[in-house]
Amino acid sequence: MENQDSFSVVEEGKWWGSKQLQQINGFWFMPLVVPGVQRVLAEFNPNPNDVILASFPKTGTTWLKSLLYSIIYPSCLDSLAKHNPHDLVPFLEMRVFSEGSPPYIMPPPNAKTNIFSTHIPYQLLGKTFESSGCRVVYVARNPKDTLNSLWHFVNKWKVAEEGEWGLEEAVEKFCQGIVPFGSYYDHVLGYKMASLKNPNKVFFITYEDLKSDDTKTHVKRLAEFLGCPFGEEDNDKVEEIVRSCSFEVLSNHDVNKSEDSHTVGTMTIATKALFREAIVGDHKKYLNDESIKRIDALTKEKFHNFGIAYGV
Ligand code: PAP
Repeated sequence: MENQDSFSVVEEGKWWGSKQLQQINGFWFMPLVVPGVQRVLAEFNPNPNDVILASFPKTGTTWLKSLLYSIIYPSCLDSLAKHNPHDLVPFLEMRVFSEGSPPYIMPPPNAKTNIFSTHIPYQLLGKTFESSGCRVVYVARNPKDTLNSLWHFVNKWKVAEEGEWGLEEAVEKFCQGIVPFGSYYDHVLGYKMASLKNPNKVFFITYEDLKSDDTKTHVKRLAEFLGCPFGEEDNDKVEEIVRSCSFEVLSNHDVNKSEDSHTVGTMTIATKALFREAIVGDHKKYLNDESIKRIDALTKEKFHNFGIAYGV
């Protein structure tokens, strides 16, 4: 297990107006999340059976939480209609190891597998995963849609006295890597390299693949990786899972339409803000040509040669 001292805050930087982020081992975190991150790095000791969903913010975490939950606990599919996926699959750093955060739903009785999620980069948490043998699922999303989704989200949780997070400022900070849990590129690459090195333990999937016409095939691959494969006769079950976790169905449950606050540490936002458009390519409505060219060039530079589709 890592020593907490090797994960201390070394630098501060501004990302949105005067709002600060703090840097740990090259990655940026919101100050309110730092204690939780440090506790996860010092104390988290997963069981080999555990499954960890890892992601950069706004890349499909909520969707994957619902999918993992329904694949691993198939008899609890109706829980998705009663609880927000973030209450069923808690964040390690913002829930499980965050003091004062609200309780979450425990796994079903007799469950052999716990499911947790995290936005912490592999570069920081990889040793914990490797020493435990747990399985990790990573979801990645096109950088332009990720930034676009983050920009919309941040502007929804601004407190009244904060100015808007301007889109130009957001593009600048995203490209510099100074965004929560950033840089995006290092985050994706950390998990991508781990999945190439150890495909039986780290499963890398993209939001765009899942959104394709072939969602069922990807869900079946995911289930196989998780050790609960579907047989030929299970086609209806797979279809039911895909339907129950779809944006259309999930976002229409009362629990997910709520104006009530969803709390992450001391940060709160209406639960319904977790569901917006869910469209691949939505960034085209907001980003100008110059920003698109800038992000594309950076993406090519960072992802070229690593087998990540966004780099071409
Ligand atoms: P988080 O980091 O706050 O947990 P996350 O769930 O990773 O956010 O990403 C939110 C995005 O996933 C939103 O995308 P958008 O802003 O481009 O619309 C949200 O709409 C989308 N999303 C949420 N649930 C689903 C779902 N069931 N299927 C597809 N996309 C979804």
